[in-house]
Amino acid sequence: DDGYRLWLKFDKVASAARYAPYAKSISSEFASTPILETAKKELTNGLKGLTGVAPISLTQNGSIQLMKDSKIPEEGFEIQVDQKSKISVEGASIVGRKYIRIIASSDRGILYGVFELLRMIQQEKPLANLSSSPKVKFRMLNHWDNVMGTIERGYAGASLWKWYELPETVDPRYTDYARANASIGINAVSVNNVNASARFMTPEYLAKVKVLADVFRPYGIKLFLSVNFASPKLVGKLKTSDPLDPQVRAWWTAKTKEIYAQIPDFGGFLVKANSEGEPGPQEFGRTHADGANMLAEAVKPFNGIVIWRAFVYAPNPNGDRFKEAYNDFKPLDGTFAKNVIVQVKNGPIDFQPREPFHPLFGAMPKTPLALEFQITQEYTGFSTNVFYQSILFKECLDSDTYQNGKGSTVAKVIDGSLGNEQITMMAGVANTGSDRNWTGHLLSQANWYAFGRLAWDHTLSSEQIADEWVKQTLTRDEKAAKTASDILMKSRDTYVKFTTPLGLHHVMGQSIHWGPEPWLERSQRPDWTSIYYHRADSVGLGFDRKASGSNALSLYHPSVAQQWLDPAKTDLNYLLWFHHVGWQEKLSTGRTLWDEFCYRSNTGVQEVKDLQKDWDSLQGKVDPEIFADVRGRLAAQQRESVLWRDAHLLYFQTYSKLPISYGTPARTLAEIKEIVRIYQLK
Ligand code: BDP
Repeated sequence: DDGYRLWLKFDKVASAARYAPYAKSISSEFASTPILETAKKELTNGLKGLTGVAPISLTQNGSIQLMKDSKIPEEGFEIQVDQKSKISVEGASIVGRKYIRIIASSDRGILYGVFELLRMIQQEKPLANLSSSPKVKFRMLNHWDNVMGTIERGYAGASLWKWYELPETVDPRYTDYARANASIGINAVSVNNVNASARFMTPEYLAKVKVLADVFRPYGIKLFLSVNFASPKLVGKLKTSDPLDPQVRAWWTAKTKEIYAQIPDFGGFLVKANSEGEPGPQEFGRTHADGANMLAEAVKPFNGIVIWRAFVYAPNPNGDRFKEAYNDFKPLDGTFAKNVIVQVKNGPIDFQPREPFHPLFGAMPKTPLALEFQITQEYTGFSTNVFYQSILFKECLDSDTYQNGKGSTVAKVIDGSLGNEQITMMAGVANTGSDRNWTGHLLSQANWYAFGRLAWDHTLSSEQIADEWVKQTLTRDEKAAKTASDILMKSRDTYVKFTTPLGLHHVMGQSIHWGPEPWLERSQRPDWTSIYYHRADSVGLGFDRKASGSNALSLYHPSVAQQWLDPAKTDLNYLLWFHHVGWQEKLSTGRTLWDEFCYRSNTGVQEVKDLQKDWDSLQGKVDPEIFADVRGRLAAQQRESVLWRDAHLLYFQTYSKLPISYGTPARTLAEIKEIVRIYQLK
């Protein structure tokens, strides 16, 4: 198995006989639409694969009945399993009487209900009644794919989109991609990098993009484009891109019309502006709201939306990057047009292996906020490390902002239940690429899966999602499945231990973001170095963000800040995010900071060895090709974990001047620095 089929294998299950009576026929109350036809096709193929019985179409009373009920929430569904025939008389006498109803108000709900039913069967679960509807309206993947076919921060090969072949040649893989998304409820996709090429605004590229939109549509997926804010200048040859300039506004209005003429259900624009060198309204003395509202006006007649990213931070040697986005956006709360949503990364810095939640989530009550996660593993081990993102996602979603008192979790901010927003969204930076198994590391498929499942329903647990994914993808052997799920569940903590223990952050290599470079002192910007963040000196380690330091803690509600104010009471996982702690200071574990740092770094390395052993125990229980591939990647992770540990222990020892209490570095600091230097050569 090369992993291509993801969690959608639909091979015949051992207990197929249990489900076969339901697989006889399909009837539907719905008028035919492209999405309904997709649902029927998936149901037919899925049932045929899973049970061995190929359903026929009936006009009514099928053993599976697709039914309409306008009371069911948009995109939601109900599954009703005929209970009577469950008390069953054996075998033949009940054949034909069993039925399942999938009920929805629209064809989309039916599509998601179909995938839910197939999910149950593939896991060989007892068929049960259930109802489900998505918690957020836009469940979106952001691709950081470039015109040249590369992917910014992509670790699974080249882009899926073959721009040079489009629009004439349509790779069937686009359909497989759309299917995988639909199966986990993803209904929106932006196809190009947020560091956007203006070429996407040309007729040539719009014709290519249109083809993708046509492929995605029958799977219920809306297409969005990232736009370069300077497009009026770059493509339209105007003198300016000032959002208040009438010609600029007219240009966007006309361009938007042109897009909708090709893609009538186009979703809208995703914008990274005035960030990391990207153009934006601030160049013209305008605000982010001025920029967003201009685009919002252009897409409004077509019901389009604008997703405006809050990932902005001006280089400020004496400042704290933690506060930059907050300072820019908080004053703009309530000034964005109705069809704008501001997209905020989960944490205030940048997709670190562990971050406190972004303070903006508790600070913009009058603006719909989208939550942006990074599924691709830029800071979490590329495609050589197992890192189950669901744990990180949940940690953020479950964080309490106290915006409207206790219980105002990030999840409730973004699903609109606190503010009744019309537009709600969760976005994930995609981890897919042209690798045969889509995600490079096979276990990273679980991150794509988990993102979709949590965007649909953030109350699901990471354990449940892991169990679902494992049983559909790797094995249904209970013991083996438990081992595989445990590997996922442990993976995040293990990675944090050897890369960023105790709340250390942003200490990775300047260009190799999976490897260590805590000694990085100089870069184009101070806030791209490591020393900016770890602040090691002869006294101790960590960034003081209390009033005595940058005071970033004051951006949170007092009840949130409270938990991180006193170093003695701060969860050790966040300690160095908020405090500069003395090397010899005793922590709650009984060890000093230095010893705890050595201990965690070294434990991380040990734990990778345990993950290797756990995986080895799956030999013969999972497909041999998959087994070998993951085994190799775990071995690479082992090697990398040693490099991280040694780099950290030896480098920070030059400040602590204390003996290394746990772990024996395999190399000198000079040797490690040389390895990292060579890694980063062009
Ligand atoms: C950073 C990445 C950079 C992205 C940026 C972003 O290193 O490649 O362009 O995020 O989110 O993490 O815009």
